[in-house]
Parts: sequence; C-alpha cells; structure tokens
Amino acid sequence: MNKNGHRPSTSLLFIHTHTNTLSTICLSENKNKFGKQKKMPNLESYPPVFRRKHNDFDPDESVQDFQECYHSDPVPSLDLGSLNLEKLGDACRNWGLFRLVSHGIPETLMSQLRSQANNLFSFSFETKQRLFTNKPAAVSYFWGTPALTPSGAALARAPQSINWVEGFNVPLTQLSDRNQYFQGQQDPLFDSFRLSLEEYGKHMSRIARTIFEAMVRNLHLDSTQSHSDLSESTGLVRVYRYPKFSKADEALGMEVHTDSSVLSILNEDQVGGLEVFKDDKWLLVQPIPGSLIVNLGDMMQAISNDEYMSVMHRVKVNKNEERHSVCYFVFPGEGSVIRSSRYKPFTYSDFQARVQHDIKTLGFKVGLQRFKISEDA
Ligand SMILES: O=C(O)CCC(=O)C(=O)O
Ligand SMILES: [Fe+2]
Repeated sequence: MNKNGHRPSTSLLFIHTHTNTLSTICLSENKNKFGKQKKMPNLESYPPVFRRKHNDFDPDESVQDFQECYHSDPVPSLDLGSLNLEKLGDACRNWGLFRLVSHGIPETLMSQLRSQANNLFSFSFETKQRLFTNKPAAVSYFWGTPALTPSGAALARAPQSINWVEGFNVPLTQLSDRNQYFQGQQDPLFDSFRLSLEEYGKHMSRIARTIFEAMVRNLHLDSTQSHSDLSESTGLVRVYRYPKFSKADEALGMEVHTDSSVLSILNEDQVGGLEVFKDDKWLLVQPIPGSLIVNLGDMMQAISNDEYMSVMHRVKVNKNEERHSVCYFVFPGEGSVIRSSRYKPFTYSDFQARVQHDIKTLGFKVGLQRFKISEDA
C-alpha cells in the first residue's frame, strides 16, 4: 500500500502458449488499464440522453478492473516507408482494412490532437450546441448519429436506435480561415486545435495520396484517369467521443456500416472498440499505439471494380472507459465520374444524395447496390 492507501499498479507479462505471442496483463487500482487516473465524469458535457443512462460511477470499480492487452492480432500491417504492393493488394482484397505503421506522423501530434479534442468535448453540452450546431460554421457538433448532411448537421432519419457517440465534423479546406472556423472564439484552445488539425491534415493528404497511388498500380488502373478519383481538397476530419456505458451490450458506439469515402484513416486511443466483419464473424481490432487503421470505403470498391472491398465495421461501447478517436475521410474530386464495368457511371454527389435519401426514408444506407448495373435502382 502507498500513503494514499492504494496498492501500486502491477503489470505482469505472459507468454501465450497457443500463439507464442506476448501479452501484458495490466492490473491496477484507482487507475485505468492504461495508467490514467480515473476521473469523475463531467456529466454536463454529455448530451442529456447519455447523461441519464451514463452512470453508476463507482470509484472502487477498478479494483476488479484488469484487462488483457494483446500486442498482436491478425489484421494485416503495412509499412508506409516501404509499401509492399502485393501485401497491400492482399489486404485490400481480403480485408478492406489494414494497420499502417512507419507513417511519419509524430506520436506527439497524434496524441495532442486527441487531447485537444477531449478538451473541446469537456465543454458543456449546451455550449457545444450553441457554438457549433445549425450555424454556418465550418465546424459542426453532432451526437447520437454519424449520418450528417453535406453542411454537417445531423441527418433527420427514419426511427433507429441511437449511436452512443458525439463528435465534431471538421472540413479541412478552410482551416487557415481562423474566424470562419471557430466563429471568432477567443479561447486559445480553438486556435491550437485548428493549428494541430492543419498539420495533421497535411500528413493525412500525403498518406492518402501515397496509398491511393499504390492501389492504382496494384489494380493496373490508368493513373491519369484515376488521379481525380481521390481529391485531397475533399478531406475532412471527425473527432469522436464514445461515452462509457454500464450496459455496453445494449448499445453500439457506431452502428454497422461501410464508409462512403475512398479511404478513411483512423487514429484511436488505447481503449479499443472498433470491430470488423471478417469471415462471417466480428473481430475486435486491437489498438496499437502509434499505428493507424486504414479503411477502404465504397468509392474505392467501385473504382476497383469490386476487386477491393469496402469493409463492414462497427464500434462497441466500453463499460469502464470512454473512447476517443480521430478519423480522416477523403473522397473523389467534385464532378469526377466513377466509371467501372459493374456500376452505372456516378459522381460522389450522386452517391451521397442517394445515401441521404435512403437514410431519411428507410433509416439506413443501401450504398453501392443502388448503382449496380444489374439492379433497378
Ligand atoms: O471511431 C472509430 O473507431 C470508427 C469510426 C468510423 O467507423 C467512422 O467514422 O466511419
Ligand atoms: Fe466507419
């Protein structure tokens, strides 16, 4: 026991005999499994519907809170510094998702961005709504659904269950316009967040373009024609906070979906919760510090003529920890027509309009099926 009456954290190493992989079992008291001190939740920062159900916070709950932290999982891992085309092709065909290492983003920038976003989330719900909802601001605030209109407002939709998430939607194009971005907010947090996003956005554009060009080579597509199938000027970032929820089995942080983008690049904290649908099963993608997760979206599946797949995924909520992630999305250039032998020619705007219509009327996205040549859409 230390002078506060707490037993110090303990960390034990185990070798899994069946896989020969190394895991750390983290045992801790009054700290979560990643060594962060547990804090009382700032309830007024949550949307009211999350507040009511949120919580049963029990400071002693961590006494039994130990977790296995795996250091490997079967998700393919690619090294951006020496991108192996064959490995990339396999990951895109069989998984539609891969882990990316040696991507060149300083770990300090990745964690700084998440922590600045967390500070923004800690504003009261009412403040977030007042500052970022239904205003012609570049940044918008949403909760309960990730489905947004092109201007960033939550999309009214046919009844469905709520997604256990809140987020900020940040288009990256006008980041240098300080006033437009945060409507002249004086708090230095807004400006430091904007500057980090600017820096982060440059890395995202570089990574997306490098991966996309490698995919074009792997698919033997005409590189001139494909160039506008990905346009960095469409890049946007969403930062998410997934509240913890004691009845984690009864809710999803984000419902089952495929992304509509060409590529999505995820930077998550160490809580975990992202699952992919692989071989008819849901598989938890283990968070690995410093790595990114790249998802292929519907546009990439269409560009590849269905050779690559846009992967189905979802986010589970955690009963002990809230989770934070930052996701970058990039799309085809405005007016760029996607042509392939399996789909009617369409632009991303056509696709987005169809998705929005389906969500409003049916409550869910139908997606690429709407554009398949054989289908009466
Ligand atoms: O937060 C995550 O892990 C995934 C988010 C996601 O799937 C999305 O924004 O489309
Ligand atoms: Fe997604």
